[in-house]
Formats: sequence, C-alpha cells, structure tokens
Amino acid sequence: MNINFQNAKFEKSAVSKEQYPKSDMLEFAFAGRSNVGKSSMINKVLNRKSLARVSGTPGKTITINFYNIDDKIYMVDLPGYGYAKRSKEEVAKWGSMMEDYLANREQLVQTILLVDSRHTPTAQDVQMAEWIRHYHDRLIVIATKMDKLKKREIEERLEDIANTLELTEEDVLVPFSTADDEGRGTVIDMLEMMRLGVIMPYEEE
Ligand SMILES: Nc1nc2c(ncn2[C@@H]2O[C@H](COP(=O)(O)OP(=O)(O)O)[C@@H](O)[C@H]2O)c(=O)[nH]1
Ligand SMILES: [Mg+2]
Repeated sequence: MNINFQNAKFEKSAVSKEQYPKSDMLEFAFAGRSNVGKSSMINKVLNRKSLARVSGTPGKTITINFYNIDDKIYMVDLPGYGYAKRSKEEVAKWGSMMEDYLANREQLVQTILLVDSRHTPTAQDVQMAEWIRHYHDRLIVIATKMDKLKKREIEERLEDIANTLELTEEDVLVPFSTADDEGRGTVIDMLEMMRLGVIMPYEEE
C-alpha cells in the first residue's frame, strides 16, 4: 500500500528522547540551516499550506517535530542550524539533541539534507553531510528554492553543491521548489522506496 501523503498530521514536538513518539514506524528526518526551506518543503510534499510551521522567527525554537504520515512513516523536522542569534548554550543544546536523535533512533531510516540552491553549502552544511554519511552511508540532498535561480545558473549551482558536498554516484541530489511541483514527486517516490527497502540510488525517469 502506498503512503497517502494527504493523510498527515502533526504528532508532537520533542526536546528530549523521552518525548519521541513511542511508535516503531519508520522515520525520515530533514536537516538543514534555519530558513533553508525545511518546513516549506514538508508542507509542499504534504500539499498543506501550514501544517509545518514556516517560521517568521527562524531558529528560535530548538525542537524535533514529528509528522505522522498516514500512520505509515514519520517525517521529522530537525532543528535548523546556523542561526546567528543563538547563544552558546543553545548551540550546545542543538548539538546534543541532534546527536541523541541521529545516533540512537533505531527506526530512523535516512536523514535528508536540505541546502539552498542559490549558495555554496556552508561549512556547517558540509559537516552535517559528513554526519549523515557517518550514520547512514549515503547522502540524500534536496536543493531548495530552485525557482529563485535563473535558467542559465541551474547547472552550475547544482554542480557546485555536488562538488562541495562531495556527492558520489550513490548519492542523490533533488532540485526542489515550492513555487511549482519541482522535486515533489521525487521526494515522495524516494520516501516510498526507502520505506519498502528498495535499494537506492533513486533513478530519475
Ligand atoms: N521562493 C521560494 N521561497 C521558499 C521556498 N522554500 C522556502 N521558501 C521561503 O523561505 C523562508 C524559510 O522557509 P522555512 O520553510 O520556514 O525554512 P526552515 O527554517 O528551513 O523551516 C520562507 O519565507 C519561505 O517562504 C521555495 O522553494 N521558493
Ligand atoms: Mg522550519
């Protein structure tokens, strides 16, 4: 049975592992800088205007948000990084929350990294990519805000992202935009396939 992405609900926010959902449903997590477009991407995939909060105050809350998709998978919105106004204590808290989740969450199938298609990935993006490789062996990257690129920039920008994150043949880079349907079907197909344990990489048709 396919996942019905229309049947999605916010389940809970967690700040510590005691608060994670007790279910053993498979999970797919999304990581990236504050403001990269994580919440917007989740809303777009789910065809919802504002299930995931699109933040006016980026990086303010450090929570892990669990979205229950059709009682089949969780999409997990991880707290963003790179928010300049965060205190040292908040950065440390972010790090321990992320590590707790990534290192110990058994039903976590894959963490997916979001980067802004307009910019060269930052040092923190590169570090996040290394973290993801460490825990999952493969890297899936979504390049957000593709609608903001000019046609002639697209190839160069995607190449720059692939080079900076040292993507290999096994990795996947998905161009995504909330302005149209770019990338939406690919993300859905990837989640479906990973849930069923189909071997990646995803082949574009
Ligand atoms: N033009 C455009 N804007 C986007 C896109 N995705 C996100 N944004 C905007 O980027 C800002 C940050 O998005 P948000 O989803 O809150 O990022 P998050 O902090 O990673 O969850 C918001 O103003 C969004 O409307 C996109 O694909 N295209
Ligand atoms: Mg967000």
